[in-house]
Order: sequence, then structure tokens, then C-alpha cells
Amino acid sequence: MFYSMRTRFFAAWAPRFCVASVLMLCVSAVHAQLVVRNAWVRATVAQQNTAAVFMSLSAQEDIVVLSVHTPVAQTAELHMMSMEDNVMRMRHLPQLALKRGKTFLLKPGGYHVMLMDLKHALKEGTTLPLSFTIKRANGTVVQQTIAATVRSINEMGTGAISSSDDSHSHKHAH
Ligand SMILES: [Cu+2]
Repeated sequence: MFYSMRTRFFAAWAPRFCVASVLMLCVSAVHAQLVVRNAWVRATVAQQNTAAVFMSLSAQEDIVVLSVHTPVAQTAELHMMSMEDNVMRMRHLPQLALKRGKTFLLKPGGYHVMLMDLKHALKEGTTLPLSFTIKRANGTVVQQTIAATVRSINEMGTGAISSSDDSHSHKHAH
């Protein structure tokens, strides 16, 4: 008797389970304007000063990514990498506009979040926080923090172009 009542109780309240029990988790999921998947960065060696973070970004509404910040580096910037006259160049994007429902890929050889002046080496298996400052469709500015995974130093990632990308030691245009 008691058992069946309990079952019915839970069945009736199942859709609201998240509201009651994991409020924090649900709130952040519902209100996440920016969905970040598979954020990763290669582990770094001792003297390495920079690292590139890759991920897939999608937006729940039209948003603009205004800036990126992480406590592990002095500076974090959105970069676009391209080949010009056989020279690898990187361009700093002051901001990135994302259309609702569209996925935007940051991958080796293309867009990435560049971490400059690393405060310490990035160790494989750890994670680092990455905070995005976002302008929402309604004009308000919010901040969203995700975790990027530090992968093996040999990780190529999907869409890797060539081994010349490995060291990420190419010149910055700025
Ligand atoms: Cu870069």
C-alpha cells in the first residue's frame, strides 16, 4: 500500500524532479545561453607559454561572445588560424557572434581560444575553468564558466591538419 503510493507520487512528480532535487544543476542547464561541448586543450611542457583550447560552441539564442577568461593564463583570446602564403597566421577576434541553433567548431588548424602567458603547465587529466562573457539577445551581459579537459600532449583532435600544428609555436600577428 505504502509502496504503490510512493510510486504514484514519484510518477506524478517525475517531470518536476529536477526542480525539487537538483535545483542548481537545472537552473544552469536551462539558462545556459551558450552550450560548450568537448572543450579540451593539449597538455603543455614546462617552458611552454601558450596553449590552444578547442571545443564545439552552440547557442540557445543569438549571442555574442565578448571575451574569455581563465585563471591559468594571463590572457585568453579567441583566435582564427589560417595559412597565408604558406605561413601560419593567427588573427585575434575581438568578439564572436553565434546564431541560435548553429554549431561553431573550434578545432586544430582553425578557430581556438588562445591562452597566453600560462601561469603553470597544464597537466594531462586535469581540467581548467574557462569563463565566457556573453551578450545575450536581450542585451544583458552574463558570464558562463565551463571546464576544459587537459588531454595528452600527442592529442591531434578531430580535423587536425598537420604535425606542424603541434607545437603551436607559429607567430602571432599581433
Ligand atoms: Cu592562437
